[in-house]
Amino acid sequence: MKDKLVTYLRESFFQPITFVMFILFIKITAFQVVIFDNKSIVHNLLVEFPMWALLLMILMMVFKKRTWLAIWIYSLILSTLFVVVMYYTRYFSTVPSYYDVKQIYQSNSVGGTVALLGTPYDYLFFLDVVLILPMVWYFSRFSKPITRSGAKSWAITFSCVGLIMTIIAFRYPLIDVSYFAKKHGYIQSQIVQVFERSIGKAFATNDNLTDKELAKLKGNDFVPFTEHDTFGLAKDRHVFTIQVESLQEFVINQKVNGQEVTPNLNALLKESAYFDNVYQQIGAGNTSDAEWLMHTSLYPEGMDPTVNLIDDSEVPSLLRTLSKNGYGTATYHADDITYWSRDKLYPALGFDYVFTSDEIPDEEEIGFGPPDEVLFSFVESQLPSQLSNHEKMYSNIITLTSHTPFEMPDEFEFLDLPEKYEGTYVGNYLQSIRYTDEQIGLFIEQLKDLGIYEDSVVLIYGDHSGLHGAPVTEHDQVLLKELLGHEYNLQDRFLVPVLFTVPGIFNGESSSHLGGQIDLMPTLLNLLGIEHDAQMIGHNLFQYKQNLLGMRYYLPGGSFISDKMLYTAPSAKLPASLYDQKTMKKTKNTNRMQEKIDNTLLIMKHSDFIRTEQTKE
Ligand code: GP9
Ligand code: MN
Repeated sequence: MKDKLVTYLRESFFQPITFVMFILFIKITAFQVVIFDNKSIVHNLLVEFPMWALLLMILMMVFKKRTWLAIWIYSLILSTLFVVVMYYTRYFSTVPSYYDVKQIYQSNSVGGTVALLGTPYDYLFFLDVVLILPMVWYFSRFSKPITRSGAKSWAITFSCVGLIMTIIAFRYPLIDVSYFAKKHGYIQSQIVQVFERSIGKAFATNDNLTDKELAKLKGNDFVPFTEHDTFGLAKDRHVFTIQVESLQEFVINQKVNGQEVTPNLNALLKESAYFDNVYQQIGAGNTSDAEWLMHTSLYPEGMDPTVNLIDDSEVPSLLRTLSKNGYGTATYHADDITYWSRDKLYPALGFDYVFTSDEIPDEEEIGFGPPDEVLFSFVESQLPSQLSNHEKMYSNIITLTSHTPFEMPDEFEFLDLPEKYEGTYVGNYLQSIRYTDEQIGLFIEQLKDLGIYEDSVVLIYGDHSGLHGAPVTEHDQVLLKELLGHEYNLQDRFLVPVLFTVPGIFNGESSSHLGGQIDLMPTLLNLLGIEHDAQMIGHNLFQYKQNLLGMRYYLPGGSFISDKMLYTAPSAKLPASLYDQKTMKKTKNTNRMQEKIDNTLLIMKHSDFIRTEQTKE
């Protein structure tokens, strides 16, 4: 009897395949704990593990003669994948998806920052590859082939459980990829996305929101665009939009060691209308998504850079509307045109002149491009000929120097910072912003020298935060707390400054109307007194007091910002949180919260539908 039991156990369990599966299970569990803080063994066993195990079984069946090699390579790929996902999540606070593979060539977007994201423990994910699997192979090399040691029954079990779990996953809405992946499995989250981005998209429906309905969903009474008080205030002026890399709101009027961080922008405020409560709304396309928001007033796709979804279409953009109204349009960015697929984005938006690293001199470089002073001098050099060809010019200038990791050569460090800032992420950030601020100041002087400043609108705003994710150390947090007088919070992170400098018209007005980057285009067009011929999702910030904003990728899907609340939907690691939008203190006042969530999702879905229609070939 005892012998029979031992034989039975040996034949059923003490097989190499059991060890391989056990090692895989431990690895998947470690992945779940690190990425999703998910410690439930049952959940891992039923939801996450079967699909990964099934993939391995399939590989083993395909490579029948080289089974152990297949197991080893699969483990190596998995270890690499998990470490990449870990790094990605640490920086972007969301898990990557299959289509992010296309962005690998753009990994210098976080460039020198990658080194700041890892710890030596991360490499424990390779322990099975270098040690455990070779050992299991060594001790079992004389037993019968692994594929004939109960592998079939494992394969059948995993197929059944995996299939059931995938069917269950399809029954839930995918609002946030990370949250979905935690609840329904990482592989399942990818399968559902493949489906939604292909077949699902084709059947997308629209609720056809009118401008009036949009205004109502945001809590406003609709007023026709031409009847706003600001309509045409800056009619026929040249326009310079300066999209500043990583510029956050908290640096404006901020002093460090007795020095202003942005003396030039602060001085400019005197001839500007300043909005200090505007949120970034970019998705995975970072800088390029900010360009998209500025020129379409539509939401970015979110999980995928919007540039990846525009194909060869011609979008009814700000540029096309300005062209119809007598403007020449130019864009300047000192990076390679293929970065963020701007070779597709710019024709889709319809600029007359495009200047990138092919035209802008790059003898000198900081980070991944020439310093901003070279960019601004180049703009200045182009203006005279453009102004002789066009009565009015729209110039879109995208700075680059203040990009993570913000390391500046000594001669470009204009701030005298105390010792404790030395070599810190925050210290470097402030130095790089101070540098770009100086270049903006000089550029304004150049506009004055050219005699066009008084006839211009200069719109300055930040593209997205610079200080976020793992590179911000505890010491950086202490420095920020000292600087801001409170813990660095989500609002500090997400607010971008917005200055509409209109000399002779504005004299230092400031407004705390809630806004998003989606509102920049309608606000600008209203000042210029020009109507757009497609629907804009944003609105004129001068006109409307209430707002309702969505943000994808950097906040979990289903999050929203309203005048009173900032709601972060549950994510893979954190539960839902609700803050008072004015004080950023946590609040329990959930009054009309669900309605706001629903309205935000409705507005974003409507925006996506417009984008999909406009970008259909
Ligand atoms: C790339 C530059 C920086 O061309 O605009 O992009 P980011 O990494 O900020 O998205
Ligand atoms: Mn950027």
